[in-house]
Amino acid sequence: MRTPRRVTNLALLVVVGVVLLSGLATWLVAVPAQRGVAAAHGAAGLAVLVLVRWKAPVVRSGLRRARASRWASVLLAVLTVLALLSGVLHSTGLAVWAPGGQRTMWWHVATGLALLPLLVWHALARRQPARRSDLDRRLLLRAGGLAVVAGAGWLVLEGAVRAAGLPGARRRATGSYLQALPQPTIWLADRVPTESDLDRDGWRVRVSDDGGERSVGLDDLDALPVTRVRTVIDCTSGWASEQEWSGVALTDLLRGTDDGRSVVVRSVTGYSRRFAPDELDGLLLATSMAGEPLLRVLGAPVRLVAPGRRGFWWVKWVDAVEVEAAPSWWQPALPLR
Ligand code: HEM
Ligand SMILES: Nc1nc2c(c(=O)[nH]1)N[C@H]1C(S)=C(S)[C@@H](COP(=O)(O)O)O[C@H]1N2
Ligand SMILES: [Mo]
Repeated sequence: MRTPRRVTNLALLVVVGVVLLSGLATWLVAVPAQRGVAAAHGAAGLAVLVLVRWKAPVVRSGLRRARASRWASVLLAVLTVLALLSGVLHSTGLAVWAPGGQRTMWWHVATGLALLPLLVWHALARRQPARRSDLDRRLLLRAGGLAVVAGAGWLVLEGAVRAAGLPGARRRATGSYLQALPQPTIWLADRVPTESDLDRDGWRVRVSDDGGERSVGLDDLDALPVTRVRTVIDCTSGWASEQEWSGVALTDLLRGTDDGRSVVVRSVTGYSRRFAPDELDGLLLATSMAGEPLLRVLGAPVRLVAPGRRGFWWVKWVDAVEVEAAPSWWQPALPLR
């Protein structure tokens, strides 16, 4: 039984959609759910590979037509191959670093996201609507078969990584690799403040809560109870590091949050993250790591430590903590700077 080409094309579109959504989901779901999401993502990624065999004839006949726009489709294919390759290189640990000094995971995400606009264009420009008759029992069997083969492929790959003792066997549920020290990391286009921008001695944190508004200096922070926490920072770019941080618990700093529906932690750079009042337990305004004052690149003089949350929640160079009326979901799911 031949698979109609339009069915192959549609299957590939759906599968790549699942791959992109599950990839993003690994950044958004809470840490306990990571394992399952990352596994689903890996399996869906391998399903793309399986579909190549059916897509190949479609590609060949497409390339025989000398459309100028075929180069955009070729670029889409190249980016997809690079995303697949970098995903497998990262997850197996065969190459955690890529040429050029970036992590393989960085290239994985970069190629994965870059292909999205091309994919949307490709699907619209080469649209081939499915027919009602395509939606039959055979389609269900094929979809089930693909899921089984992809799942089995993922299990075999994971098993091989473990059996061969590849570094990938030691990665965390998020896919990240533990390393001795955190890596200074900027989310997108934020900037590390210069030493003179920081003015450590004159550093103030603007605090606004049920007790009104006040300005808290570093010695005021020192006067509050010290909290120490040993926890892991896990960046979406594929590294993680376990450290002991110490500083002041947000709940020890704030005098009530009943006047608002969220608490914003802001950086002097403009970067910020918003939390629900019932999520404040465990959040720490840290002033030191591993017994030493924070380094500038790692958020000195004050940075947020957010155990169990991905690195992008760990706001560096904190200069304000404010209870606000806006609900906690009133922010982009991922920072925009
Ligand atoms: C079409 C685009 C993409 C393809 C084909 C793809 C494919 C893959 C593959 C094959 C793996 C290895 C799976 C494994 O063996 O566990 C992987 C890992 C991973 N991908 Fe993607 N991916 C894509 C886009 C993305 C995007 C956009 C993100 C994030 C926004 C992402 C995040 C991840 C993460 C975190 C891992 C590591 C999971 C682990 O180590 O268990 N991927 N990807
Ligand atoms: N102000 C600010 N805080 C930030 C970032 C940023 O770009 N600007 N990057 C975040 C990201 S993505 C991570 S992983 C951690 C990295 O912390 P580190 O530089 O101490 O390793 O800081 C977070 N806090
Ligand atoms: Mo990060």
